[in-house]
Amino acid sequence: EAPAETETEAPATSHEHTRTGMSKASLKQAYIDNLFYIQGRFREVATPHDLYMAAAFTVRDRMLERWVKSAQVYKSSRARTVCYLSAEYLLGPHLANNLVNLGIAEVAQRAGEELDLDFKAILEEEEEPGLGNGGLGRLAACYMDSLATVQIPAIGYGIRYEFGIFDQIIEDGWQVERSDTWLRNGNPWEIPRPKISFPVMYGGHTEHYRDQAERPRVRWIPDMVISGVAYDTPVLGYGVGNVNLLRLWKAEATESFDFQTFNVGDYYGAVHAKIEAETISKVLYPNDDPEAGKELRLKQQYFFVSCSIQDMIRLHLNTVGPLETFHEKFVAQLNDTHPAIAVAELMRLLMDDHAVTWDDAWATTRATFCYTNHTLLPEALETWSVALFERLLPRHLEIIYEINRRFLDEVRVRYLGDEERVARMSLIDEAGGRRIRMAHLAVVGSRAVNGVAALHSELIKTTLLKDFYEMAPERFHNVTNGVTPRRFIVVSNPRLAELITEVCGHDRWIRDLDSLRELEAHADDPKLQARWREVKTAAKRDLAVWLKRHAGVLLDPQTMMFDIQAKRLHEYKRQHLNVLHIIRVYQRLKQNPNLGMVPRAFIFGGKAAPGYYMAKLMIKLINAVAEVINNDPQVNGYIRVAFMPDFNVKNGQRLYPAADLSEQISLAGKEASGTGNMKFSMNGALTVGTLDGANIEIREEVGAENFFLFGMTAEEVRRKQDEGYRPWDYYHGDQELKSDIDLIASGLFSHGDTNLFRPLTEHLIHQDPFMVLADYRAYLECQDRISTVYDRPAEWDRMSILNVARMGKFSSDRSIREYAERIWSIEPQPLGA
Ligand code: CR1
Repeated sequence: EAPAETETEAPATSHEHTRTGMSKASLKQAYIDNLFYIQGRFREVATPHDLYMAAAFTVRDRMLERWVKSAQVYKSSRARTVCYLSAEYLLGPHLANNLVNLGIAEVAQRAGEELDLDFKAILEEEEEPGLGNGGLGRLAACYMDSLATVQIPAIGYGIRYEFGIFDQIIEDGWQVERSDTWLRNGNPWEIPRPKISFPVMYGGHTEHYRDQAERPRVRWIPDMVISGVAYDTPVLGYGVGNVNLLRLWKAEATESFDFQTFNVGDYYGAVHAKIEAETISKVLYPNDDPEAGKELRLKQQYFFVSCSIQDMIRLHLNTVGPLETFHEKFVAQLNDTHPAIAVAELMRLLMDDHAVTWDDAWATTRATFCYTNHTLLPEALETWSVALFERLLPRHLEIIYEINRRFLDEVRVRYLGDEERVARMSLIDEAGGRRIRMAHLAVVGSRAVNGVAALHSELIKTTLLKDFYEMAPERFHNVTNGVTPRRFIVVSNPRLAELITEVCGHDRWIRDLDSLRELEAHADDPKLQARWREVKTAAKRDLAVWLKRHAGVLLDPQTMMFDIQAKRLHEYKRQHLNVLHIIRVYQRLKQNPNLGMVPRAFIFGGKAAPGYYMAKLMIKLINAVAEVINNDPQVNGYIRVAFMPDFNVKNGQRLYPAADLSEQISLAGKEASGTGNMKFSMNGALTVGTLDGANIEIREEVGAENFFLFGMTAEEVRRKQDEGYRPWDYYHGDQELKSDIDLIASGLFSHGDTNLFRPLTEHLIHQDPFMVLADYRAYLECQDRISTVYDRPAEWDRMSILNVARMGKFSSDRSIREYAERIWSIEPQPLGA
């Protein structure tokens, strides 16, 4: 029997009963119990991992009752529910975040101290679920946090990849990928639900028949059936009782399928079928953009979409009832086109399984889905070959054809005789091999379409989806991205959080980020500025210690400006523009060793898609430049270069607090939004950036005078491209630029090898699709201004304080409220903590 604790005695229906009390004493007792009863360990023999698991279970226990209660209230109130469909969730470590959201971070730390535990080491022990590539997956995770915090009933649906994004190590300056084995030691945050499982079919053919009521019907005879099993992770809001559900699907062989094979004695066949089924949720594709034609990826997409839609239908039939009201119970947000097949899947299930007519099914489908576009880059726009679809999803192909036939008839009636427009808008791209345009399917099947920052949403309307916008302008929206201040300030930067709370006199800002405005009044206060700087320096010191250990680079947090670019490696993000600036500073210092300059640490982090050669070469270049500079005693007191290996959520949390300068230097018109830009600025970094994505809105909010702007506008970029951009002219027209590129080509950074970086330098000089050379001069001039301001601490600190004070808009709570009001028409369901 559990020991009675007088201080927490309460009825067993409350959170405060003996097992899940929030007091320090309860936490200590629960921790020891969990260590013993779950891990089977005494303190004396417990491994660091045992110690972590006991902490995780202690925290999870405290979320479960809130979870059950939320489910009950949502069910009985028949609350409208958002289903977020996303192939990626880049969650980051759970433990620290859940402690904060439960409001027990401090008491837990004290309990840990009294148990003589190394609290930091326990937090470090957690292996993060890296079930995403970058911004898109992390956005989904921020939105899950905010949905719960603003108390919107929600289910996040996705894939429980056995291997998430690869771990990156750096060998000889090159990226090497290691498989991520996050599940190796078990995952205490998930609860398997073997009873919640659905069949998913592939291949085969369809049969058209008439049912008993003589209605024309279709049945799909697949040649492969697997099942998807639910794994649930609770997502608790900050300071509220609402717990939402993240339901990830794992692929397994269907039992009956298995047994059938066994019965005929085909043991190997049965095992093979099992392996083939499990392959589907085995690994996350490590690319930002889809690799053309990867059959397994289409299988993955259909797998999680089918399970999710079947689950939604089950929930609806269990709670509300008739399928005519499905779209009143649920709204489903498509996170990019990865889940766009959902449009055809809901149609199929309604018609084939539930005998709904086409017109009714279509009305329900179109009222259910909304689509968020996350990119305009042509290579990232998904299409699938008709042939592949026919082989894998024959029934869906029929449905897509019928959707297209009806849709194009509408277009024809609306725009008489404009067959070019019909071809442009078709769900099928007829040029070359016939391909299905997933973005068109998503648009036609949705009631709302949105971009992720103001400029991006404009560009969607005027370029990518112009024809669709003209036909139905009222369906196009903007919802600018946001990030959660819980993880990205409170958890990552506790010193800053504490200082803000002290200055504001409350911690309400954590869920009302607009109230950071109260800091404005203190921006010129030298006492606050001094403390602000201390907080920044302390974070820089932490990062320096980490980088010394993990990258072997020594940085001086006291004297150096920390200038950081952390994001996926991609040419459009222009890490090479940053490198050209570093080389320029290096050359200046070599020419004039007495040049009084602001010392800088140039820090990079980011993964490259394993098949993206140029991105990997950029990593090698950064490390090659680092090697030369860091070992050159003439300059290394002024500049150093560090590449942080394995940039992920956990490591990001080390970077954001430590940045003085945030590099957001993509070519205007290419970065849909960016979200790292927000995380840096929220932590007091100033931004050097182009007018791209959410940079534009960040600058609007913090004030032009507190933002370092450079470079061409999206409009200027377009004009220059139309005129015919010639990087060659820039190369020859700018002595310094030429000399910087030539220095790379000279072999200085490659031990004399003049071939190593040639693909990069030649590409810049001759193609330069992202106009690095055109923005080079403006970037350098801007960087010089930055150095000048950094030399005036009072001015810099004031700007830094104002950046934080004016970041309210970029809380994902604001984004979610906008989705709720403008797109989902959904009301909060408040539950007390
Ligand atoms: C965009 O490139 C944006 C995130 C989240 C990315 C980035 O600018 O911040 O989405 N797009 O909206 C993407 O991954 C597949 O597309």
